[in-house]
Amino acid sequence: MKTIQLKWIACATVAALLGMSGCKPKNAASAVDAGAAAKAYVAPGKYDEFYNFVSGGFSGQMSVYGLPSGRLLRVIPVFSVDPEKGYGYSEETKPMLNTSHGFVPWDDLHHTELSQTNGEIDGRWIFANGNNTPRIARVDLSTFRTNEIIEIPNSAGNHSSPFITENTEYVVAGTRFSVPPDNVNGDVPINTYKKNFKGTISFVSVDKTSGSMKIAFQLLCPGVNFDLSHAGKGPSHDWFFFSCYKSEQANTLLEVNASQKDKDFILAVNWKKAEEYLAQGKAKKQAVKYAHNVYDEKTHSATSTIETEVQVLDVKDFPDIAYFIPCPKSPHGCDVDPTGEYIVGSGKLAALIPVFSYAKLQAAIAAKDFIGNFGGIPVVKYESALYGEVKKPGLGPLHTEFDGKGNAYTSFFVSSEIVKWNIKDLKVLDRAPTFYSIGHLCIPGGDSRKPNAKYVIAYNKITKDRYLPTGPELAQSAQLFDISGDKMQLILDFPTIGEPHYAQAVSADLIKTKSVKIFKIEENANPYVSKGEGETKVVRTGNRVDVNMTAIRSHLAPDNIEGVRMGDEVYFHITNLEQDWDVPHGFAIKGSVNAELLIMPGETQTLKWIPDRVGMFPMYCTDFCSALHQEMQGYVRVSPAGSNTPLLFSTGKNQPKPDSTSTQ
Ligand code: RUQ
Ligand code: CUA
Repeated sequence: MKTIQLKWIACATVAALLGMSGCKPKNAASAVDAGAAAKAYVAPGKYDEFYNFVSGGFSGQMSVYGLPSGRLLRVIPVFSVDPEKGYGYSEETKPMLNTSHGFVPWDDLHHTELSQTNGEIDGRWIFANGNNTPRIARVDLSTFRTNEIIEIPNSAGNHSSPFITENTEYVVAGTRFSVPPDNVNGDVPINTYKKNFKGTISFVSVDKTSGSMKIAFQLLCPGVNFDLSHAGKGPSHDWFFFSCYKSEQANTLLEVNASQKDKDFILAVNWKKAEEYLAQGKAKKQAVKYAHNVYDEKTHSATSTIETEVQVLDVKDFPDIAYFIPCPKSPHGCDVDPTGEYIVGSGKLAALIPVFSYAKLQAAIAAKDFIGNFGGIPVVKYESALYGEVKKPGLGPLHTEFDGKGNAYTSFFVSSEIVKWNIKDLKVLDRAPTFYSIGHLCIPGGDSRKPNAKYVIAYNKITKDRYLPTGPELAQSAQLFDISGDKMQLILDFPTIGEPHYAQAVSADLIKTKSVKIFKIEENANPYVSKGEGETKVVRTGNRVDVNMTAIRSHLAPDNIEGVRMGDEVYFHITNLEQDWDVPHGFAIKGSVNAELLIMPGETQTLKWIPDRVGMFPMYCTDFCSALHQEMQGYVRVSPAGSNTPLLFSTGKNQPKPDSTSTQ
């Protein structure tokens, strides 16, 4: 195997490019060693060892890669419409993107989090946060589809989300922007921030069996920005930790005004205590409006319900629910090690990494070792909760993942590297440059109780020279490192979709066997299903025309439709009759302003179409399904409004007639 040597660009150039000072680590010159290619190579036809679920940032999607190959396996639309799958275009999926603001077909997806049982990844669901119009989504890992989306009221910028407790009891949502609560008049001067703006944290419960989400309660907190969070584990099971910045409570020019203080906070929340108060009926009911959207696998369709109430606990009235721990300089990542004893806060502007001790925190709380309060919440003395500090680890620490062998891996944005350090003695063990400016990083199971520490993946913010240029915008870059030895070894770069933020990875064995192959046609409960060609029909109700249609290799039934008139709304309900793995059919009709549909075996999906002119409209299957796929087509005739063209539909019966212009 040939050794690939990377030419290292002069430090000064990179520093200029990245708008920062400071140099890259010296070992960058030999970033890729011999044998790297073999480690990332997965032979054609062979499966990868891990699934990697990567957030798509501003694309609103989640993408699924195989590791170690970096092959893109699937893009899952979550807070996005997707013409490839018809998500957000079919009548059945449109309700998934409904919110209290109406249809919002986009969001900014930052974090993915796999469900856990006893602190270990269980392979059932993966959650995602919508950052802009606050939402949490649940993707079912048997279908790789978004099955549920819940909107979060009293919130704006749902960033510290969707992190979960050890048994997926809760998925949390902490507001990035404090705002006046939804039930008060928000028409107030912006500079009344300190008085009128509040931060909320929502605890969304997840049903053990169905995965169904529900906002169990919200904690009303002082106006700060919640950034990231992680649940406790083992001894700290009952607790959740949230990083927060902007404790200056500034409302303008935050880059200066919210970087004044030497320390911001990590908020430690005892959610078990909050549950007790809730059970005692101490929460206040508050009128709000939020959408709760659920996709049903039996009807193959979604419903959206607007909910109108949440239960709110004001933390200042319940002094034992929450405590602030001072944390240096605008903390970002808030990560709990696999034992549940160590809480790592990463201050974006800090030159050290504080590691807090859960045991010491408890002792400090018991001893009331407080230095005051902030917004009515006790502030624990920094030194009393501190286990120790990692000194001079790098510049701009963001996020930490764990290997389960006593080591932590922290990403450094400014010095563009991953740093491995030991949790017990806080000594730096290794560092590897990333290209360039890493944000999040991920170890399979790296935020669970049981990491599977074969790889660490870097998700970088800046690509620069890593790939062939593609105009002003470059593909985003992820980088795979082998961490099975003492030293990190870079083995692969692979591009990602949108901007990757957090990601999760899990052994493929946990998921691949559960993956659904087909939907059973006899279980299809869509109200417009046709379970065979004999059930197909076209029905007019006023100006609504329902076409119950089937698709099977290689024809649509019916494929000749006449009697549609201008002013009609036509609904094509297409059932894919195939009961064979991996035989989707597609559906499109000329002039349709909607995307096509992709219908999987046994499924029914609906395309709404409003003809805009009189004439002949071809329709066809868009997915190459057989040798005669091109023949899988038909016509819809549209007549003028008020005409009396009879409603006719057929397959096979409507044969060509000889006519006067025929040359035969
Ligand atoms: S963020 S780069 Cu939106 Cu999770 Cu840290
Ligand atoms: Cu069905 Cu092509």
